[in-house]
Amino acid sequence: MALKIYGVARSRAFRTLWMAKELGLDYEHVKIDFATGETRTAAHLALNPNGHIPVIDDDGFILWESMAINLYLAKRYGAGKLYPTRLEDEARAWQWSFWGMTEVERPVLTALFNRAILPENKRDPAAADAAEKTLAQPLRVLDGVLGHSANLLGANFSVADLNVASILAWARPAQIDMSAFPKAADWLKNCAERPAARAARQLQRE
Ligand SMILES: N[C@@H](CCC(=O)N[C@@H](CS)C(=O)NCC(=O)O)C(=O)O
Repeated sequence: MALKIYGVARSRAFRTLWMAKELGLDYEHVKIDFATGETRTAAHLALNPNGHIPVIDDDGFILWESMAINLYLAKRYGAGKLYPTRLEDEARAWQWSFWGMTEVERPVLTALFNRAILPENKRDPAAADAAEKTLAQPLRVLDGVLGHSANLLGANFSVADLNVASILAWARPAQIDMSAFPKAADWLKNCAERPAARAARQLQRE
């Protein structure tokens, strides 16, 4: 098999698994787990010196960073479908992907850890509430854009939607109240209900 995806589905590798499923790719799933120290072995560090997942090996081409991986896979295997053909739309796919990582990921993860992941006696409810407040600004931006088009680059679902929605997939377990952002909430629900997203979530339960 030409493509290997490293990383358990309950990590950020979920994003890449979702992408692979959208593209209908044949891949080998190497279930490196962040919780067992497997990301820090010499073998894994040789693939990704950061010691993180996801990583892909696409026929010998090694790539890490979830957004970069998804942009690469979409361009290589989904050009004209999940990946836009116009340069301007391609740039907007990068814009949304960088935006998701820089404006959204940190606060949603802070809320998630302090409401769901950390042991109860280690949770900081004030930090979670502050993170949710921080998140309101990017959610307002998202809601505004989605008031004008069904998806981030226009009518069709693209890599931009997948990348941002895969970061915001944590909003629900983080108990983020999306009621003030109805367009963003509907869009997120539509993204999450796509068969490929469901299939990737199923991998989290295996
Ligand atoms: N910015 C990176 C972050 C990757 C990352 O931190 N992954 C976590 C799992 S979700 C990880 O590998 N943690 C294990 C470790 O750092 O040893 C990306 O988006 O790919």
